[in-house]
Amino acid sequence: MRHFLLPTCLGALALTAVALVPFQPAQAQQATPAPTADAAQAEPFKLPELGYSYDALAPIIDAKTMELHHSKHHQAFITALNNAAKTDPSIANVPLEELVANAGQRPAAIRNNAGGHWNHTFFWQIMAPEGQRGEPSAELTAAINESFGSMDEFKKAFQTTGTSRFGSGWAWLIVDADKRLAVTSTPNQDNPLMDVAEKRGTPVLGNDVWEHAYYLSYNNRRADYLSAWWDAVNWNKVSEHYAKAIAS
Ligand code: MN3
Repeated sequence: MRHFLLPTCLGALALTAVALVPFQPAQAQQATPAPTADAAQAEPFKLPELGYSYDALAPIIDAKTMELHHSKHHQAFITALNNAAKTDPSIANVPLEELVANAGQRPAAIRNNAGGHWNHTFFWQIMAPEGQRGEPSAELTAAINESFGSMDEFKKAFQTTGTSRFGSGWAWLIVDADKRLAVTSTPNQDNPLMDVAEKRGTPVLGNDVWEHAYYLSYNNRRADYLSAWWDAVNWNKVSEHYAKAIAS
């Protein structure tokens, strides 16, 4: 009797040990395959990195607003563009600037979503965390003084333009065809690079005045958001944009 007991106990232990090993599907042990050329082609538009953390601009722009704005709103334009590229694969090989410049000749989905992608990519770069914002260059300051009288007058004009944009859109500082600075505004996700813009030019600075850009912290007070926003501006980048626009 005794010599039967031991193997039985061992057998039970062996069964228990087998039962404790979690089931692993065969494919889980393989390395994730590298994306194929087809997969890359299917999603030619990608969400760019912010370059700073979601809370880096707080309290001027709170972390939750930044997270939703970047990972949901900006991503939505990219998803829609990638979907549009499935219908019309030729857009995958067109530079974003060109999609934007010829927006009026393309379907509304391209105009809106290429505009949204370009505008937000630009927007993230012209803001920076504290300590990395710099000051307007001497050239930009001189041009602002020449066009608006002073930095304060420029800011007032920009805020008024942003506040009076009905519904959703953007306020811009642009270099126009005469290489002069001007403040302008576009509806929806249009921008001054577009053939459909009322006043065309090269954006140097732009602020998103859609409610999603400010509502969590500022509620309906768009004017308060516009006036607080200056403290988040990356003047190093804005000055760089100005120098390039003047040289082009
Ligand atoms: Mn936005």
